[in-house]
Amino acid sequence: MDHKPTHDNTSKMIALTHQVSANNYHPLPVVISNGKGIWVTDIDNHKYLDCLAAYSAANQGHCHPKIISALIDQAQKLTISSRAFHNETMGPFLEKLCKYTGFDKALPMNTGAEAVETALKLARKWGYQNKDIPENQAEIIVCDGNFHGRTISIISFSSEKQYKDQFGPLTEGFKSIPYGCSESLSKAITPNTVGFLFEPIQGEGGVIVPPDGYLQDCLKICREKNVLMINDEIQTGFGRTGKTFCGDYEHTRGDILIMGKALGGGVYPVSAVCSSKDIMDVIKPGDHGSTFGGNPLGSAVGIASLEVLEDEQLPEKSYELGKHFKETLKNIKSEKIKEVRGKGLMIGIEIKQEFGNARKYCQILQEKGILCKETHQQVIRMTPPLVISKSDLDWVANQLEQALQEAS
Ligand code: IF1
Repeated sequence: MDHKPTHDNTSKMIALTHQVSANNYHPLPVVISNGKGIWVTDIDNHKYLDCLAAYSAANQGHCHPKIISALIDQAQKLTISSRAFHNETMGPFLEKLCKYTGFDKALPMNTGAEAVETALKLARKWGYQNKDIPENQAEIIVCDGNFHGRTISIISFSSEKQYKDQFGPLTEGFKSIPYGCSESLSKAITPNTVGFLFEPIQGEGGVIVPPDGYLQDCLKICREKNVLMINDEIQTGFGRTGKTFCGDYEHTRGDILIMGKALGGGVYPVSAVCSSKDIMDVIKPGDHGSTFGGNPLGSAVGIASLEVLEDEQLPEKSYELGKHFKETLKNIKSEKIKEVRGKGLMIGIEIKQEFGNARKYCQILQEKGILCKETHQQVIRMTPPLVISKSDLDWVANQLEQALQEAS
């Protein structure tokens, strides 16, 4: 299935977008107009297999019928109530989310970054109330290579120069340690440390998988030193890595669990923070919130998104298919591949520097009808919707093998 994606409609739309949009992304030259399941079609009617799934926001596949009908039904009833009043959908959504995660309470927000900010505020306030920390001295430990969002507080602890350059002054109270090394966590904790924020697999960092036991080691250290373990599962959650949450590989979802992306089924921004009652109850009325957080439309979509993950056993599928896919990729004989890594259907293929950067291969794959995205310079990120079939994954692997051979 060869594609020549450069056509008039595509070029015209890219030109218009370039004219009127902030230049804050460098997208591949493709203009998507429709999506269904794992497939998207561009405005010149070329079909692509979406191997990015909107950075894991579309784990359930594009426009999943059950999620779309939940969206439409609710949209014709009530879309927003604000939190000045109750609504009949948020309670059932948060009840389902608490059952799904195993936590007592949930605080609903919209984007991942808002949920991360919520978790940071929760951990700080918990610290002041439970660890007798002097005012404005609370510390949170993060990891080198992290990605937790784009707000000023979050980029303040990013290790990516571009994400923080010329956006200062930065927010204080964060310390960064090497990822994957629990000993450095132990050393970094002070009496003022309230939390440890990390990703169970670093997505943007290049699909970096920590050593086995890392999460349990960190949990033990956090327990010993009365520090909250804050798991950012915005990208790794909801079946992406072959378990309901990536932390399940080590039987821990932390003290505070941060979720987003696929919680909204790829159709509506829904994020949330879950925790125990005694931690969550440090938040009092008026402490925190947002206009759309917990709105009826997002809540209805959230319920349907979780139901699809359960009904279609998407975490289990991701586990089995991911194992097969990773093995198939590892069997590709190519001197250009440095490493194939990841868990479930969160896979990164690192290209050796001497063979060019990952974007080059993403561009060749685009011409072969596959959309994927590089992360940093050298890693091709493969995170297709979890509804993909084994045969489609084999086709992707085959196209990648050809792309590696063809690339000069
Ligand atoms: C962009 C990256 C992925 C996330 C984790 C929080 C957030 C994200 C682990 C914030 C968001 C998105 C943001 C988007 C591209 C994408 C991304 F490349 F930026 F890093 F997935 F790897 N925690 N990740 O991955 O959630 O506020 O975006 O809803 O900013 O370019 P958000």
